[in-house]
Amino acid sequence: MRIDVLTLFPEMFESPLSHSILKRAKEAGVVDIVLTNIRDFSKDKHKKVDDRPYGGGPGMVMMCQPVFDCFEQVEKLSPDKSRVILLTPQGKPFTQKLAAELAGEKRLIFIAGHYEGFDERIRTGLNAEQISIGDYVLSGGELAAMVIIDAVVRLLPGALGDEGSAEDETFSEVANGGMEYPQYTRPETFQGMKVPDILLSGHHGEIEKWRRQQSLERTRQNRPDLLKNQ
Ligand code: 6GU
Repeated sequence: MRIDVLTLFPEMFESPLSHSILKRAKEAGVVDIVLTNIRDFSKDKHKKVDDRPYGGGPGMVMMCQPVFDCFEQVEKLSPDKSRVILLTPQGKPFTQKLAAELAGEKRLIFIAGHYEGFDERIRTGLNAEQISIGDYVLSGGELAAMVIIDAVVRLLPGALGDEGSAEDETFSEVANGGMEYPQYTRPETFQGMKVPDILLSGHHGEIEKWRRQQSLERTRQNRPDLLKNQ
């Protein structure tokens, strides 16, 4: 997969992309992530990328020109058809299901904005879909882009060392769309807290049953909304 990110702050991506799974996936050739600075495309003499909104109101709006010119150059760096994603709190909610869908694409282009928002013609003119990572407001789309990239890349074949580990987890089909069951590792007792006996019993059927109950109970406690759709 190829991922392009158009941003005013490419440096923000350096640390997340150089650790753990994202780093490994890049090194293994599973994903190629290319950052491009929108400001480099501003034709303004002060490299301006935002302006005041028509009709008045607070804040600044990302201008069309630098984004369109940046997009035009980036798009032609690869022949693959791309899905264009605008990060905004008005977008459709990002979910594990959408992550899996995006993981099936050959190419993604993310456009991260700052300021109060984008000139609407960026969305319409570039045929971009809007995605939000939750019901709260971030000061820019960069952190949201990183969240989405992380969730998508770890689903790509070869990104995780242990191929099974993306299947059992929270929100997956194995977890029945709910929370994952509690996990324990050595030692058996830590500061007086014991690992549940059932996990040491060797009764695989019973262990599976216990895990299903725990999953369900956790989902009921923390995310009852997920059970209503079943
Ligand atoms: Cl994608 N962008 C911004 N600025 N805020 C958000 C968001 C995105 N998703 C949730 N809040």
